[in-house]
Amino acid sequence: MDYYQIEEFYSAEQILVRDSIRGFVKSEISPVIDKFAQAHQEIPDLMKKLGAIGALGPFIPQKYAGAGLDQISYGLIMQELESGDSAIRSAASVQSSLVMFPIYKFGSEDQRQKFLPGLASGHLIGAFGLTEPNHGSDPASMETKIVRDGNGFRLSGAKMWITNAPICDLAVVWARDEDKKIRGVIVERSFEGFSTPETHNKWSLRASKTGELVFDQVYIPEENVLPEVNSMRGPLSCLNSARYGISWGAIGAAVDCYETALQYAKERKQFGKPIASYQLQQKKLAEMVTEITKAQLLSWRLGLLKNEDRATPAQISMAKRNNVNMALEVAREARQILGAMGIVGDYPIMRHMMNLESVITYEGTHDVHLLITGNDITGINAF
Ligand code: TGC
Ligand code: FAD
Repeated sequence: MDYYQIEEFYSAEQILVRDSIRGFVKSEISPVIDKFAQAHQEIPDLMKKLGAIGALGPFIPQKYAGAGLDQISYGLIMQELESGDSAIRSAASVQSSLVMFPIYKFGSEDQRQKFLPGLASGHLIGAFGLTEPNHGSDPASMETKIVRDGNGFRLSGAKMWITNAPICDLAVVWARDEDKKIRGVIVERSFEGFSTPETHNKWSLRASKTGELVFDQVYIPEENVLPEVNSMRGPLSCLNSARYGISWGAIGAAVDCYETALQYAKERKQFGKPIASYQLQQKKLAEMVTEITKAQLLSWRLGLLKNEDRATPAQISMAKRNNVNMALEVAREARQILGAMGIVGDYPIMRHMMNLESVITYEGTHDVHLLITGNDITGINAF
C-alpha cells in the first residue's frame, strides 16, 4: 500500500531491510499468530528470532552488536512487525528503544559491553519500568525509590503494566533518589527481592506477556546504576524513540486491515454484486487509503528529521497520536466490511483492533499527546 510512491524516497538498504522483515513476518508470524494470541501465549523463542533478523537495536552501533541502521530503517522494521501483530512490534520496540537505547545512551562502557550484545541477539530479554500503580500519565510523581546502602543502593516500590516483565532477564527501572533526582537502574533477574507477577485476562496484546516489577528492598550495586542520567529527561527521551517506532508500527497494522478488507470486498457478493461495488463500502476503503497515506508521509518526514537529530518530542507525539488513532479507525471500519467474518480469527482485523486499544493508551495516551501538542503551540501546560 504505497499510494503516493513514497518508496521512491527509500534507499536500496532501507528497501532491503523492509523486505527481509516482511518475509520474516509472512513465514514466521502470520501463519501462527492467531493460535498464540487466542491461547494468550507468546511465540516461542520470539526474541531470539527477532535478534537473528536484526530487529533488536537496529539503530545501535555495530560496535555494540546493533545493526547500525538509520531511523527510517528502524521505522520500516516496526511497520512490518506490527503488520504481523502489535505484540511482535512491542517486543522489538521495548527491547530496542526502552532497554538498549538507555543503556547505550546513559550507560557506562562496562554496562554497554555487558548487556547490549545479549539484548541484540535476544538471548537476554529486557523490560522498562516507568508506570506505577498510582502514576501512569504522570510518571514524574513516581514513588519507587532508591536509597544509598554502602557501595550500592536499596530499591523499593513497584511498577505496573510492564511489557515482558514476567519473562525478562533484566529491567531498566526509573526511581527517585534521596536528592529527589530520577535515576535509572538495571535490575537483574537474579537480584534478591525482585519479582515479576504476570497480569492475566487481557483482551489485548494477547501474544505478549505483561506484568508487574516488584522491588522488596532490592540491593542494586553501583555498577548497575546508569551514570549519565538524573532527571525525567532520561526516561522521556527513551519514550521519544519508542513513540516514533509506534507511529510506523501503527501503519503496518492499518495496512494489514485495509488490504484484508479490500480483498474481501471485491470477493464477497451481496444482492448479486461484489460489496466493493457499493458506494458506502468504497467510501470506507477510500478514506482508509487516504488516512494511511497521510500517516505514511508523516512518519517518513519524521524519520528524516530524526536522522538529522531534529525531531522534537512534540512532533513525535503528533505522529504517535495521529497514526495510532488512524489505525484504530481503519481497523473498526475494516471489521465492518467483513460483516460477521470480521469477528473471527481467520482474519487479522479483530486482533489488530483489540491490540490497538492498548497501543492508543501506552507510550502516552491519546489525550496526553494532544495536551503535548497544545502545550507546544500555546506555551500553556494544560496537564
Ligand atoms: P515536564 O515538566 O513537561 O518535563 C520534565 C522534564 O522532561 C523534559 N521532557 C522531555 N525530554 C525528552 N523527551 C520528552 N518527550 C520530554 N518531555 C518532557 C522537559 O523538558 C523537562 O526537562 P527539564 O530539564 O526542564 O526538567 O514533565 P511533566 O511531569 O509535566 O510530564 C510531561 C508528560 C505528561 C508529557 C510526560 O510525563 C508524559 O509523556 N506522560 C506519559 C507517560 C508515558 O508515556 N508513559 C509511557 C510508559 S512506557 C510504555 O508505555 C511502554 S509500552 C511499550 C510497548 O509494549 O510497546
Ligand atoms: P491514567 O494516567 O490513569 O489515565 C487515565 C485516563 O485519564 C486516560 O484517558 C488519560 O488520557 C486521562 N488523563 C490523565 N491525565 C490527564 C490530564 N492531565 N488531562 C486530561 N486527561 C488525563 N508502562 C511502562 O512503564 N512500561 C511498559 O513496558 C508498559 N507496557 C504496557 C503494556 C500494556 C499492554 C499497557 C496497556 C500499558 C503499558 N504500560 C507500560 C503503561 C502505559 O504507559 C500506561 O498505561 C499509560 O501511560 C497510561 O497510564 P494509566 O493507564 O495509569 O492511565
